[in-house]
Order: sequence, then C-alpha cells, then structure tokens
Amino acid sequence: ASRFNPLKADAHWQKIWEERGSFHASDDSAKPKSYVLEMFPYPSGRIHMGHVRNYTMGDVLARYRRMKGFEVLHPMGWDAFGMPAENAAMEKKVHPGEWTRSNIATMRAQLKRLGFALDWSRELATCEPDYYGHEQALFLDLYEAGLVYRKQSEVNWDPVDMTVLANEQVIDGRGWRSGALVERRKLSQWFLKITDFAEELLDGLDDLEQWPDKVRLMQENWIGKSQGLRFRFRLGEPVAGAEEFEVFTTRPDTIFGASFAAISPDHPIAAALAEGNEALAAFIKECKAGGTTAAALETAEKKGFDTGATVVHPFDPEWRLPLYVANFVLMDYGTGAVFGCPAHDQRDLDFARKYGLPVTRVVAATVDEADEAIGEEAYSGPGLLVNSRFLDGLPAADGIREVIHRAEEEGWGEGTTVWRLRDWGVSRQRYWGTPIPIIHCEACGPVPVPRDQLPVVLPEDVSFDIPGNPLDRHPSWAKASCPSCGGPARRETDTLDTFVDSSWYFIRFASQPDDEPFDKAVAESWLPVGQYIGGVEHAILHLLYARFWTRALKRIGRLDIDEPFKGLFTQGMVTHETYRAADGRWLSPDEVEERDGGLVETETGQPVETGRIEKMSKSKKNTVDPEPIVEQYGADAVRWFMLSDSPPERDLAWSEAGIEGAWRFVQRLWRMSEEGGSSSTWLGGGEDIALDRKLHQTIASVAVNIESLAFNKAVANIYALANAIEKAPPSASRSAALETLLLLVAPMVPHLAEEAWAALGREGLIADQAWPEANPALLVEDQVTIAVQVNGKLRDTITAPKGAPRETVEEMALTSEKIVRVLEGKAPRKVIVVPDRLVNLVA
Ligand code: ANZ
Ligand code: ZN
Repeated sequence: ASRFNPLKADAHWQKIWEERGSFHASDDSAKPKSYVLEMFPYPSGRIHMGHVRNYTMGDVLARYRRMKGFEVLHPMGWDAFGMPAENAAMEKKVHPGEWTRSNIATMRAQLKRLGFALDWSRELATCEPDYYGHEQALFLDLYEAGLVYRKQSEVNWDPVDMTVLANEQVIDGRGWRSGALVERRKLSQWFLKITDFAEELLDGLDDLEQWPDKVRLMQENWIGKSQGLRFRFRLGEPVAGAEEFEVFTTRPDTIFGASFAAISPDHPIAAALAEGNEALAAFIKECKAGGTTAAALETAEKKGFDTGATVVHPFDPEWRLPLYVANFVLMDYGTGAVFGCPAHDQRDLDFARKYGLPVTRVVAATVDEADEAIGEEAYSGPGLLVNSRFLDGLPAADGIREVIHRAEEEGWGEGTTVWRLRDWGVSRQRYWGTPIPIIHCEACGPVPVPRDQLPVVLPEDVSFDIPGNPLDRHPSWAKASCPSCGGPARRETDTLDTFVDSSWYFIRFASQPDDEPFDKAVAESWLPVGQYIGGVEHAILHLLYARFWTRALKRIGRLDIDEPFKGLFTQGMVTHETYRAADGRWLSPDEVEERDGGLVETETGQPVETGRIEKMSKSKKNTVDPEPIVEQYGADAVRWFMLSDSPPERDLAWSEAGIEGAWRFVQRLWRMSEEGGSSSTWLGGGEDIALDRKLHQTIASVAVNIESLAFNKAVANIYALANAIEKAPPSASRSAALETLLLLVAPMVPHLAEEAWAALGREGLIADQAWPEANPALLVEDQVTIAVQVNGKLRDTITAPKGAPRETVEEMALTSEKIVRVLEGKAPRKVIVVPDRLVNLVA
C-alpha cells in the first residue's frame, strides 16, 4: 500500500479547482441558491488556529451544500481598515496600506493552502476605494433619507492616542490600547439613527429561529426596552426658578421604599446648585473627569454629594427626601435623575450604607416577612408589596401598574417606554478608515460630496510621526471648494467606524457591479445569508449594526430584505496548554520538550510548569501557528482535527496527539480506498445487508449532522462506518460502502477524497458529485427474532433485519450450529419460512 502524500496532492487539487473555477458562484444558475459565510478576517498578519477552525466549518457546509445540488456562494474578503495598521505605521514606519496589503497577501496564500472552496473572484478588501467608495454612496443615501445627523456629543477621549474611543474601547475607565485615563470631551460627530429601528430590531429577533438563544438575548438586552414611569419630583425649595424635575424609574412599585433622590452631575439643577457651592462644583468636576460609559461607571466607586436640597414624595406632601448629585446617574439615560430605593437596588443600597440613609423593605416573599431586615444584598426578586400604604399586599407587578395609573390620574407622571440603545456614533479621528463624504462650507454648513466625485480617496502621503489624525494635518487633502456655493471649504477629516465596513460587506459579496454598491435583484437572489459563522465576540455590535444597515437599506428602497443572517452559529475557541518557566516567564509550545517523563525548557533544561488550558493568545505564548502544521500534516489532517474533537460551539484544545490521530485517519482512509478499488458495482450492495444498513444510516446521519453543524458527530459517524467496512468480508456491499465513504468525507478532507476518487478511475471531480441518497428502506434499524423449529419443535432463534428476504433467513437457519447438529448434517426435506417470525424445517 502506498502512502497519501498531502504535499503533492493538496497543491495538485487546489490548482485543478482553481483552473476549473469549481467554486465560482453563478448569479444566474437555475439551481436553488445557498449562501454560506464566515465572518471575514481582519488582516492582522497571519492566519491563526481560530481562523482555521472557523473557515473549516463553513467550508464543510459549503461543499456539502454544493453536493446537495445548491448553487453555493462562499466568498472571502478582508475587514481591512482599523487601528492596528496605524499602530504598525507608528511603530514600524510602514504605511498602513502597505502593511495591510502585505498581510492580506500572506493570509490569502495561507487560506488557499487549506483548500477552502471559496469563490475568490469575489474577494474584496474594505480598504480599497472600489469598496469604500460604494460605502460612501450608501452613507449619502442614508444622509438624504434623514438617517444620518451631526451633533455635539461628549466622547471618551484618549489623551495619549489622541482619539475618541468607542464605549467598548474603554476598559475600567482607561483606553484599551494606551491604558491612559480617559477624559470627556465635546466634539461634533456623525450619528446613524439606529434608534429609529429599535422596535424593529427587537421584534425581528423573534423570527431569528436559527440563531443561538444567548445571542438573541444579548441583543435584546443591548436594545434594552423597558417600561417605566416618568414623574416629577417637586423641589422642597425652588432652585434657580425650577420648581420640579423629572425622574425615570422602571420600579414605580417601590416608591414607598424611596430614601433619596439623585441627579446626574450634568443635570442643569446640579449646575444651578453648584453656583455658590464650591464643594459641589468641585465634586461635579471630579465626576466629569471619569469615563462616560455605563461600564466605566458601573465599576467606579459610587459617590454622591448631599446638596442640602430636598424633594417631596409624590404620595405624601409631608415626606421629604434628600437630594444628592451622584456619579452613577447618567445624563443621557432616562431623565438624568432617579429616586433611590436601597432595599431593592444594589447600587442604591451601597449608596445608602455609605451615606447613612434609611433602608426600608417594600417587597417581600410573603406578607409575614415585611419586617425582615435587608443585609448586604438588595432584594430584586418578585414578591408582594409591604410597608407601602395602599399598595400593601399587591404583587409587585400589579403595583407598577397601579402607581402608573395613579400618577397619570393625578397628573404628576406618565407611563413610558425607554430604550437603552443609543444612536450609533460613526466618526473616528483616524486615517485608516473610509473618509466621510462631506464637505464643510463656512456659508452652507455640511454639504454632501457630489456623487460624481466619489470615491473620496484617502491620500497616500501621510506621516505618523506624531499621534493624532494625519488627515487633519495633511497640507492639501482637506482643501476643497463647496459643491453648493463654490466657496472655500474643507473636507470632513473624520473617517467611518470600521463597523460600518462590516455592516454591508455580505451584500457586496452577493453582487459587485462597478457603478453601484450592489444590484438589488442579484443581491436579493442570494440574501439572506443562509448560514453565518463566527465568534461570539461579535454577538452584539457587529450583528446589530449589520441588521440595522439591512433594515435601513430596506427603508430607503435599496434592498428588500429584513434580516441579513438567517442562520447564525458562534463557534468555540481553540485553546492550548500554557507553559511557564521557573522564573514565571511564559513559554511557547516549541520552547519546551519532554525529558525523562517531565517537561523542561529546551534551552535551559529547567523544569516547566504546565498551566491551564486557555484560549490561544500571544500574551500567554500558547499559540500554535497553523502554517508549519499544514506543511507537516497536510490540509486534510488539520481540517479533520478541527472538526473532530469537540462540539463546534465548545472550545477545542489543540494537541499534538489530536493532529497525529487525524493524520493517521487520513492515511487509513487512503489505504481503505486503495484496497476497495476493484469494485465496479457502484452503489450496488445487496450482499451484506448489515453493512448496507450501516452505510445508508451513515449517509443519513452525516447529512443531518452537517446540516446542523454538529461536525464532531458527523466525524464519529464516519469513524463508525470505517470500522464496519474494515470488519466486513469482501462483497459488493463492501466495495459500494468504500466508495460512498469517500463521498461522505469529501467535504471534510477534500484533497484525499479527490485523490482517491481519481485513483479509483471515477469520472470527474468528487467535489462535483451528488451527495449519495440514503435508501429509506435501509434506515429502519429494527431487528427481529425468528424462531427456528425442526419438526415443529423450537431448536434455536436467530436475529435478522426486519423484512430480510426469505433466502437470507433460510440460509441463516440452516447454517446455525445448533440446527446443523439437530439435523445431523443432513439437508431438510422441506423448509417453511414465515417472514419475520418463523422458520420450520421438516427433517
Ligand atoms: C427606582 C428603582 C427602584 C429602580 C428599584 C430600580 C430598582 P433599566 O432597567 O436599566 O432601564 N435609572 C434611571 N435613570 C437612570 C440614569 N439616568 N442613570 C442611572 N440610573 C438610572 O434601569 C432603570 C432603573 O435605573 C431605574 O429604576 C432607575 O432606578 C435607574 F428597586 O428607579 B430605578
Ligand atoms: Zn457653500
């Protein structure tokens, strides 16, 4: 037997697929269409194992669907704008474009080396004008439709990177890259009106049945629809003419547990009270120095300032609550003011303990527990209202309705719906992004760049010697004349958030004419994406933005699709053991080796401590570069291992043993296919019913498992079939099973499958074959027990597949050892077979 040589075979078949355009998706195919997409990579430098796993999964599905008769669109491209390219420019003095394009070249070659069934003719990179120019056109479409606006807004300012940070780039109040304490600043920013779509985006989640529940829930929470009450607190004494201010609460039922009121440091009343109160003014200033994000505020210590002012309880004119300015009250949420109920809100409880405010329980599991003290933890669960006057005894949910009702009746408040979702600020003070196609004229204000002047192309000659935005300080780029009045004007120097680029790339993959972003009819023929696969880290923002963008395009009549991604799958990570030297240094897997049964650092011979299995990351040095592994074992073994060990939604621990095992299985498949090569009875079968059954059950279950992305189960099905084939004696069934096995593994180990297919002398590419049909008659597993009688006396029982033919059962009975003995080796005079029940032999 020869060995399968992946180094030769991989390149050979990849070339053939490419020459034949095997994986080009045809827009006008008569076949049903299927769009399989994995989240496109950021060209950071090299492919990592996470990419390999992600793209292998998508590839198996894409290849399978082709075999099932679909016209499959399976494209690849590059999410190519973003900060790392600029950081590289600053650190390595290489132009962001050059850095990005050379990374793309490397990574493209690495992906090709894995033999993915991709339509490379549709490759795109978001950093090229032939992509972002169309994005600019879409931006202007939305602008004209009133879905884009500009406003002064407070941003997170990173004083070291000299840039605005998105909320998620602020970690514990510090810039995610620089680590500098984030400040607040006001800037004019462009916003997309995603809040206009809040209701649709929320309701649409109900229809996304093929999305993981956890992702739908994350989106739901992010959109954050809540019912509540806005009501007015009367001030004990007017403040600068104001007699009252509004608060927002989602728990009006807890109104009798209120022990203080609090307003944001940015609240106008806070500003009024601070006049002539230096301590308060200083407190407000201190609050403003922190980050603006909810997350930053959540982790920051809760602090307040007792203003000395009071408010009147809405249900009791005699009841006064102290008024605080508190750092945890956000100005741009609700009304920027709250009442605090320490017993039932943890933040309020921490606050109350700190400032010695009363804690009154107003919700309890039973009325008997009304006086049970609140300890360290606020109670936010359900229950009955207590210590609440006219609300006593009501379930909390009814209490909400009752208080809203009374407030509306008495005229001091109204029930409302409030959304957590904010409009999407898309301005970035960065070079390496899509230029915002706007020109600022002193006379006319912001004016859209005329369509015939698109794309607005980034200048090449920029310097990164000092931080900040190179577009801003470029000597000529920003100079323009106003499209409207012809007067002197200046280009917008902000670029778009890179999330905009990834909000519509899947549409451009589906259709990419030169003169417009996409052709409506062609795009609609492919969309929505049937199966989208990617990391759960994109569960909120990327998916929400893409959903928004799709709905916005629908609203302006450009694309008649509601949801961009019909099926979503979030795969687990690739993990690896971590290693540490005695002095605490992290060591990479190739810096350690086994000696005398223990791990040592190769260079020093010192013992190594094996740490936890963790996500592969540069910081822990536990990454394994796929490229040398592919060179050593071939693409198929790597692909097989990526699919085999863990359920795809779980983490996969990379191991030497795992890849070795995959390699052995690939070789085993090769040996089996070589010995099975003599059969000409293609899918004939019929000689070995048990094996036929096993085969057809495997055809069916592999299909089901690939369709539901349970790749590890499909792999297990294939192992079981391979074992059954190896145990079976030669027969037409066995030959047929061997060939079919190749079809079943073709989506997973496509190079080996092609090579074996060709070695068998079969016509055409295996990639172009139809998926085998499972014979339903062979899928019924049922075995029956059949009594064997000799002259009417029970002598033995045999088990046979239900519905087995007469001759098969007769043969089984006559070859039974017991029967042979009873008949003393003679043939019976007569054989009566009652199918599935009985064989009677007359001696
Ligand atoms: C009284 C109360 C009692 C509250 C209780 C909660 C529990 P979600 O559900 O996230 O919308 N809140 C309102 N506006 C705020 C602001 N600008 N900054 C900080 N917190 C604010 O949260 C709504 C709740 O968050 C509101 O209900 C309010 O506190 C607080 F047992 O009012 B609650
Ligand atoms: Zn003008």
